[in-house]
Amino acid sequence: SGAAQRLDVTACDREPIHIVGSVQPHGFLLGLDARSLAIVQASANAPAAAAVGTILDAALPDLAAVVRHHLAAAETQDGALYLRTVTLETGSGRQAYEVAAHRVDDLVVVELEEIDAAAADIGVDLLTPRLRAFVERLHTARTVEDLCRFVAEDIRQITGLDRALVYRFDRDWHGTVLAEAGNGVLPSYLDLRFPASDIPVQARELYRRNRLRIIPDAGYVPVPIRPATTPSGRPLDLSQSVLRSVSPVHVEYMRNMGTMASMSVSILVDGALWGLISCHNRAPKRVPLQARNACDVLTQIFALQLSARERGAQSERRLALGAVQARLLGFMAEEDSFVDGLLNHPDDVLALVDATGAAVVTADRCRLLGATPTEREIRGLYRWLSAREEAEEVFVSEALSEAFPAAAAFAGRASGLLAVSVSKKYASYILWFRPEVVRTVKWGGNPVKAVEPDPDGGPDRLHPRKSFEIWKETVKGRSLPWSDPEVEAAKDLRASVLGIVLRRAEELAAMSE
Ligand code: BLA
Repeated sequence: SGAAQRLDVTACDREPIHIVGSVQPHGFLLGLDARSLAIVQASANAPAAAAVGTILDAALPDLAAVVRHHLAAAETQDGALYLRTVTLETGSGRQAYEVAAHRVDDLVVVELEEIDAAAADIGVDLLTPRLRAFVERLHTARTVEDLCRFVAEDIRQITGLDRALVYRFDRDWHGTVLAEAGNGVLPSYLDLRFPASDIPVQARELYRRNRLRIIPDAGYVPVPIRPATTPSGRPLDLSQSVLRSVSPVHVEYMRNMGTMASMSVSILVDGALWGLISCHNRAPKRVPLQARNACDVLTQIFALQLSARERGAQSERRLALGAVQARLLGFMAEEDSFVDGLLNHPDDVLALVDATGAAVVTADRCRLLGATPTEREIRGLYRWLSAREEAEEVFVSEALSEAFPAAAAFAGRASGLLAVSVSKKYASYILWFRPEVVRTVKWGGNPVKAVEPDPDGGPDRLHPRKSFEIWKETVKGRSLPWSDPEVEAAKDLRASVLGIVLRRAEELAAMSE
């Protein structure tokens, strides 16, 4: 039921994923006092030498040198930082590691991931040619779809994972797979939609601040960090950690999807989470830190291109609508009444917001253009609009019958409504309509069953859906959405009308003096 579903989803949203107290076992973590480099916390899989209470210089001198160098160079820097590789004598022999370190309050958190000695020297040599080729390729992209496909292909190549998806969030935080690159091992998810509850709100917020995460083996056993709290008595904040153990609900989700390894990179546009690059492998697989960082840089370059293109398209649209707006302003100024100025130029009125019908409605008159509901239906809509408490200057909806159920009767002609009020006193509106566009949405599994209760009736444990088989939904009663430039054009027209009406009133007053 709806209520049960809401309850479950809030429980998902409340899971404190940044203070889980454990790491994944493909590396180890040390919490160090930033001044003395005393080890104050360690994951249970840390080398025996790195015991809590010892000073890092005594325990692992080569690592201490790296950390001191980092602290001197990046004292004020926030967030996870890739440092370099280090080879340590761990008792069971020499082992090469990639090191990441970041500050959390008075601590330095240092994380080490084992790598092959042969891979220990990969540095800028790997990154630079790749980035150069990628940037060159981006220039050849003609559409946003091209951009998305290119980044998916490159990230799949760098990581060697079976499948890479470009996943975009919509206004309700549901998401759609826009592009995909794969080797055929995993099924295609191209064009599929996934519900917002698959990535709950605190995870999205964390992914905005920390752009990359990896789960090399969904069958892992978490390794506890000991002691459980920092010297200040709080659990260690793992927000910027690269080894953080992830939510058990999500690990179950991955197993249900048939994917034992995943990596995802946040796509940020203007500081907001636009989407993710989500990668999977059927079998467990690791991606070195160096390669993950390359993916992050690549993704941020992609995001800049994306935002430049989206802005370009929007300003082109604004320019085109501005020309229509200027013509309408001229027509309205020429006529005795602004209404005539509009009615005599129906094509421009409709083009201003890309509508198929429009109406100018006052208390006693209703004039129609193009494909509209009937006059009687518009009267009903008019009464509803003028009775609204929050009588705003602009009302925008792409699913009118959700706000005004009587609109279901004329959904075919007007599922989309853009209304501007041109006089509060005399309740007058310009209305624009868009027809219903029936769509079939293909979901990756039934979104109504996205969260399942515990089969044993346990109260705390929630489960993700088991099946990701395509689930088709027919969406009715919706038009194509009104874009920002279109809504702005309608607002601008409103301002022009108010200006003209005001000037006329002043002229009349002057004449009667
Ligand atoms: C995390 N969910 C995630 C992540 C992704 C998804 C990408 C980030 C972790 C990762 O990179 O693997 C979801 N993966 C997807 C989606 C696609 C994909 C949508 O490939 C589509 C192509 N998940 C549930 C339910 C809950 C839930 C019901 O299905 C909650 C009860 C929670 N998902 C959940 C949590 C995280 C998560 C808590 C955060 C994991 C973490 O970082 O600790």
